[in-house]
Amino acid sequence: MLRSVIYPPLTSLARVAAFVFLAPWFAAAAVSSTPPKLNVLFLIADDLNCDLGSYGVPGMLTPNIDRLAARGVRFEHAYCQFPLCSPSRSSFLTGRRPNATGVLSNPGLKGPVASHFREKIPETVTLPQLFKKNGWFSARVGKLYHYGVPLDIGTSSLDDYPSWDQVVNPRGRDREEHDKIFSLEPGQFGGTLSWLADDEGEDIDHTDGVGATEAIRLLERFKRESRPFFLAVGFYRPHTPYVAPKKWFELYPTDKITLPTLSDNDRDRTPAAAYLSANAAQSKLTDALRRDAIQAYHGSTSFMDSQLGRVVDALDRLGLAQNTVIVFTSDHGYHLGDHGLWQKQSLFERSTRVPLIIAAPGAKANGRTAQTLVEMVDLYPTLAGLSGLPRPAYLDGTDLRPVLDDAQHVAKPAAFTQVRRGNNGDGYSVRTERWRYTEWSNAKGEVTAAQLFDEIADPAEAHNLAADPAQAANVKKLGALLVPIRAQK
Ligand SMILES: [Ca+2]
Repeated sequence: MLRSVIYPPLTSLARVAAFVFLAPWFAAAAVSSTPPKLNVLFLIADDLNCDLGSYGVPGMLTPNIDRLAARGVRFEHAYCQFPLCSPSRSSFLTGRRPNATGVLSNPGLKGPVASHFREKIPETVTLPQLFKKNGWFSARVGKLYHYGVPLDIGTSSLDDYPSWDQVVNPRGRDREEHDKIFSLEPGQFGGTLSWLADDEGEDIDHTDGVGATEAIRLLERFKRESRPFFLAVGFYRPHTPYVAPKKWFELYPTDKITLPTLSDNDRDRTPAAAYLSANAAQSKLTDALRRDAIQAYHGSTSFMDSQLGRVVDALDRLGLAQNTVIVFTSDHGYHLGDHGLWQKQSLFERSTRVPLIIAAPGAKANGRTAQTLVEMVDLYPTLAGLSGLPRPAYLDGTDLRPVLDDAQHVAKPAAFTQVRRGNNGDGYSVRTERWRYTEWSNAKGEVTAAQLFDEIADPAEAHNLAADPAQAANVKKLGALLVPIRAQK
């Protein structure tokens, strides 16, 4: 049975009418349509790494994201600022690095960290809020801010109400079938590996299908009412539990799945801090279960791709595309077995790197791939710039518009990602064109371990060069880049 929970209810004309009444700025915006305001369609997947056809991964079937890459600029080297849902989303949606938002964990973990960025920066203007304040209709469908998946599906979870004019919380059959889901830790579905090939439901009955339908309904309304819009659509897959209709799993036969190979450091788990994200239950994985997990993740990715395609097709069908910038990304990467890790919260390349596509109408580099390093905090100034909105002075990111017109443009020399290990200290990592350098510190802030990888010669990150005397000057130079990021308040 299809269930959706919408707040405020789309079906409630009274609620919608009251809403417009409460927003006189919006009525003014709707009648002054020259010059046309550039809309934003912000599409984000949850826990999606760069296993996509357009990112050159053989066998991946993601035709809709690939079509988006062909019509926009695809960023080969985009990095999140914190490889965990709430810290990453709080960062790029406020345009601030994690130490500035104070959100360094998901809610519920104890410690000197904020659950919500407004605890530390109450007056901040978020990216969607900036559009809202300037007369765009700001709407969210699904997961944008932190949202416990799957148990919070159908709720607003840890939302930021000042960001939105309207929110929609889809809830599909995947939320109703928990008893059928296989989990490495029975009864747990979010923080552990779990999956289900659903052999009964249709695509549109799953949460991402419901979300796509509601997003299309909103686009139709924006078209009908000539509303400039910032529409953010947060898909739930491929976050665990990897649940999708069975046909998507069948695209990835398990006998064709090759398991990652491990380096000596991976087997020994040195330095230990780099591997603390490993989940004890993952030691129960057999090779057969590893292949099943990869199949389920990739199948869920293709399912999500199909639902994303429905939304983009609707934008095209409604004639809105020529005045809408489309962004596609994920909140962080995901291991899926490499380095012996399966999920997120590491500072290896696979956890820090995200897919990013920006398709802006008329951008000269559309259809090209940009190799420059970029960060998710760059999204805020870029989208504000594209729509001609004055942006707050405190933003930490860089306006990427020059890259959208020239794919060779170098946006920045380094990208930063950090992680917190509860009471066990922090990790800070910098990626340059060639190197990834990571420092791990204990609870007192003393650096206890370091990693240096040559990402050109050793993309598998098998050889830690941090202690190599020949790299001493390089380590010193890269370490200096981390100092202001660590010191940011
Ligand atoms: Ca996530």
